[in-house]
Amino acid sequence: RFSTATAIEDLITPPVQIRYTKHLINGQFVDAASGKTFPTYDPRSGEVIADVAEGDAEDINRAVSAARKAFDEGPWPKMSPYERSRILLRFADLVEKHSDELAALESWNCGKPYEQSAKSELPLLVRLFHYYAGWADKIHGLTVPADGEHHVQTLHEPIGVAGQIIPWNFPLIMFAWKVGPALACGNTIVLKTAEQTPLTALYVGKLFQEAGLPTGVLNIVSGYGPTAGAPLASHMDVDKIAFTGSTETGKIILELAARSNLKPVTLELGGKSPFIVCEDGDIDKAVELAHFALFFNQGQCCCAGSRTFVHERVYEEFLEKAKARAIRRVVGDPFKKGVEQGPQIDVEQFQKVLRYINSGIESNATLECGGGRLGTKGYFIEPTVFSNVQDNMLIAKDEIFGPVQTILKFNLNLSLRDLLLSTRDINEVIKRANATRYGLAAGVFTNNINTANTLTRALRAGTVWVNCFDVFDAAIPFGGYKMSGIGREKGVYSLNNYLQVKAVVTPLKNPAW
Ligand code: TXE
Repeated sequence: RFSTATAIEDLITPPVQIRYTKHLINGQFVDAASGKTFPTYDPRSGEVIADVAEGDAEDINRAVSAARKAFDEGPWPKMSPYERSRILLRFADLVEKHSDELAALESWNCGKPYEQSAKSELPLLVRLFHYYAGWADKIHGLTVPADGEHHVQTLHEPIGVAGQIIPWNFPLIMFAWKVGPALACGNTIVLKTAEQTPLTALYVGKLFQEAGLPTGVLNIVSGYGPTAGAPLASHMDVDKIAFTGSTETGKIILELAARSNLKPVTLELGGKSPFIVCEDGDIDKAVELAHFALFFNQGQCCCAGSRTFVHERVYEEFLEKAKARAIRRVVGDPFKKGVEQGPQIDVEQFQKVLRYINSGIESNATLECGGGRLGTKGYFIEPTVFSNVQDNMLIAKDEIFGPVQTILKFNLNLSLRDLLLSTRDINEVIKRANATRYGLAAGVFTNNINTANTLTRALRAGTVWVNCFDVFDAAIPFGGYKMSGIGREKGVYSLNNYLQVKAVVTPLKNPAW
């Protein structure tokens, strides 16, 4: 059915060498304390790309003490903010210089189309560091008009050693969302990458050294969650922990933080975001946007528009076109020009997605296209569309994290009375869209300003995209309601995650003045 299937068999050699596989601790690339390594894979084939140092509690201890020393004794938190800003800018320039290699490494380790890495993610990475460089010298407190005879001011100080745990779906972008604000505010860092994708963070760690970041300010440890992530989250000398990943692991992080030293926690977790297609817009555009909202990055986006609600008046036309678009989607080697979709990240995620597809079939949703593996090696999955999806089906409730679009109809079974009340149909879709434990994002497609205003206010989600989706400017805050997380990343809001506020109170000698 898919003409690209055969192309997956002949893999293009990625145009990049692997240079960094050891932990970056205290300015040195070092082996794991245990001497252990673990393999990292090419999701196009399942073959090993490289063996990487495998961190555990001892490596985390070493990295935390380097970060602690760099914070307590080092120049970084006390350095002039302008100097910090310049280091971030120099780093961004180096990323730009090494963009081609970084994009190739990201695609090789992650399976995402090279064009996506090179043309959108690397430029965004540079932009994020320019943005945070801009903040470094604009962070300041307030003078507070308190009652009484005192002069009161607030100092905004770095929080200390930040622990950061990131996932595998956007390794470099997640690195930037965490590292950018932490460094701009003057913190030091221990970052643990996802076990699937350790390579690009180590590469940019080296670029940070070249940019002049002082020793021990940024430490990067590779390894698994329970053995390297958990010791970081529960470390008594870590002052803050930031995490992006599954809701299940997010709960563990919160618990580890609470049981250790009550370090503040920010969490960016899963989602099941609605994408609502109203009856008044251009259907071809709605189809393309809904397709992008779900299938982008192999469907591996926390904010994926994974419940496509379509108004019944346009449902049939939308469905036919959405199916045709999914069939046209070009799946193949991410290094081949024109490829829109590569493999899923690893065998676990691949099997998880296939299990959900089976569950959809078993629960009597209609499989419109796709539904299976593509090719014979690697983790490629056919773009899949289900129609006739009901709210209580597992595929409409759980985060599938794969190329599976589930289409639901809204404005059903209206009584005459309902029809006379003009907001009836919109209320139905609002209720259904909000009936989820998640609240990360939502998409709305309409030409009606009243519909747009009603939906944007009613949807319980951290981002609502109207007639667009996945717009990720550095200045736009991102984060979840409900079980999609705690706190916001990007934008001015992200700085609060990495700052302490100190109130300083001094008596006024001559209160009359
Ligand atoms: O996530 P985990 P996984 C969702 C998506 C996906 C599912 C499972 O639905 O199918 O989660 O993916 C580290 N203590 N998202 O298993 O386990 C781990 O090493 C400390 C949504 O990959 O949450 C990695 O660095 N750390 C998501 C990170 O947590 C632990 C992106 C994420 O892994 C740990 C990825 C522990 N006990 C998956 N266990 C998003 N929000 O974008 C694991 N980790």
